[in-house]
Amino acid sequence: MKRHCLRFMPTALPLVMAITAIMIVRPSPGLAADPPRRGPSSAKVPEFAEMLWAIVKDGADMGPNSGWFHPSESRYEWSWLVTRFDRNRDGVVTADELKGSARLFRALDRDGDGTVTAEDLDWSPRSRYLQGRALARGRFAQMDRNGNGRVTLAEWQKAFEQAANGKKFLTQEDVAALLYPPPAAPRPAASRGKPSGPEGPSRWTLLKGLFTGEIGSITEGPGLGREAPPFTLESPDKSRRVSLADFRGKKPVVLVFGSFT
Ligand SMILES: [Ca+2]
Ligand SMILES: [Ca+2]
Repeated sequence: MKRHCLRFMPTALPLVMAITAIMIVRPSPGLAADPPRRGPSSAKVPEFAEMLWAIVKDGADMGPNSGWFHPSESRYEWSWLVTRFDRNRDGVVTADELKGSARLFRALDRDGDGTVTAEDLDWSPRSRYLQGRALARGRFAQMDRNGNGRVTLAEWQKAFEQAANGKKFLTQEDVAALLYPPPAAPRPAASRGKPSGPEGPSRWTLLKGLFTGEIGSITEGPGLGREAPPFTLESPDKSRRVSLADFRGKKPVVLVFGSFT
């Protein structure tokens, strides 16, 4: 069945895109009560349609927040916290107002400025804190030449020498260029969607992965606050089978899904 679908796919692509367009403009009555999705796409569209469109439009060039890759959803966001704990209504939550352990407060005060604010709980790509951390990760990866997760004095000196470009000192411009290198030139339009390197799959490879479930299930999962569907899975050593129903109503269950390589 899957092979049949894949052979059919190239000629059926216009039809699939037309169906996708209909799915995008038609509201989904079964999901009307879902909480609003965060991110640039506030309208609720089927995840499958989002992913199909992202593959067709950007191919392997899709980035964070493209397709069905959205920030995670939580019922315990800033609005939940500030409504309950900001007693003096000044828009920030202090340690006194939180009345929790110092360890808990430090965990919530992500930027360490002594108060918990909306920025501390913002995990979207708009977060200045996350943007700064991403920048630091990039610079660190450049300096950590052997990729062992540590920047040695020799690696630090190498970065200095490259930034100084023959000088014995760094200017303000050198430091700025070191921290904020110019963005890479955009790929030519003709090459978009084609492999960008050994790990850049083509559009057709991505479409094949979409329709065969290799890059994620085309069946949308339950939204925030919805009940998890029943399932039974084998344990990793295949010695037993585990059903969610065995735990329902008896104890809290944490389901963790992800791609582990
Ligand atoms: Ca306050
Ligand atoms: Ca803070």
